[in-house]
Amino acid sequence: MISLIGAPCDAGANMAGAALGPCALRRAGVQQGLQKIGCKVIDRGDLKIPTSEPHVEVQGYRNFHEVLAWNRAVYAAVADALNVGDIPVLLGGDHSLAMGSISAVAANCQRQNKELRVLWLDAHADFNTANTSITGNMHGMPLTALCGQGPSELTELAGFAPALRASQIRLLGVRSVDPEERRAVRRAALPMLTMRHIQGRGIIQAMNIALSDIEPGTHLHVSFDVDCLDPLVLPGVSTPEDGGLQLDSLRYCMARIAQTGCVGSVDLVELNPAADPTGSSAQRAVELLTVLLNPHWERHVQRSFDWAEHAG
Ligand code: 6HN
Ligand code: MN
Ligand code: MN
Ligand code: MN
Repeated sequence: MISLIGAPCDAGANMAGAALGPCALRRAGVQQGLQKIGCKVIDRGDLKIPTSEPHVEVQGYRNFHEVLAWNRAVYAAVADALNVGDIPVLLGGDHSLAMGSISAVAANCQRQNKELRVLWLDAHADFNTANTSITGNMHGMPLTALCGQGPSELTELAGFAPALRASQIRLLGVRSVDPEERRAVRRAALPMLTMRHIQGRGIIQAMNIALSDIEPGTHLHVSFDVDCLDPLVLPGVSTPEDGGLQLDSLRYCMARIAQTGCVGSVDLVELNPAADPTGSSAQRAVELLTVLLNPHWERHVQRSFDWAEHAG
């Protein structure tokens, strides 16, 4: 069973609007779309947080209390879904929420003695701390917190820290890394397939590398920041970066990930309907999610394979 969990939060972002994500994804038919391809889906509705100290900066972390409250709520909801054996799909909301979702996944994997891998599809590396960030926005910081850097309220959501080692992460589609963040990425040896890598090797090779060491039984968490797509394809994001993935390429990535049979949890984040004059972004995001979670991935993969071989 797939558990849809809405988290209308944009406290981690640079502008308002990502909080409209869950509503837009539902209107675009996320539940029906998944049911149509044969998934069982339960929509657990939107999370709420107690209103407490909004817009306070704590040691360089903007809206710290709100982001923390959202992540505690996300942690609990994702943990509940995993406990009953569901595949939680977090409908964001901004990408700071991945601290809560992935901490819950990490705790669950530790209990079940399962290997965990995180595929992070993103235009950005999201590897800032308050010290390296130019903006102070916490959607640019989830991976550092998960790797144990930052305030203990965030790094210890899982009950232990770090929730993740850098070697468990694969970033894909990156093309915007802040100067100090780049140093941190290098220091941590964060595995990253940038757009330059993807353009150089081709998408087939890139996915071969990204998925090379995933063994059967691994729990694969896919953190899908929709700004990994080119803004011409999906304009509805808060931090657009030119030179992103085309629709066919990302469909191929999603089909390859589905083919592992290991997808155990998903974040669908950073959709900002307020930044989308076309209104098509939510539908695109839903369509890609249905490729990722398609129980009949063989057909999709074959079609995408045909495309990828032609595209080189
Ligand atoms: N996202 N590196 C920039 C920052 O403000 O730290 C952008 C982060 C974007 C985060 O899109 O999830
Ligand atoms: Mn607010
Ligand atoms: Mn992101
Ligand atoms: Mn991003």
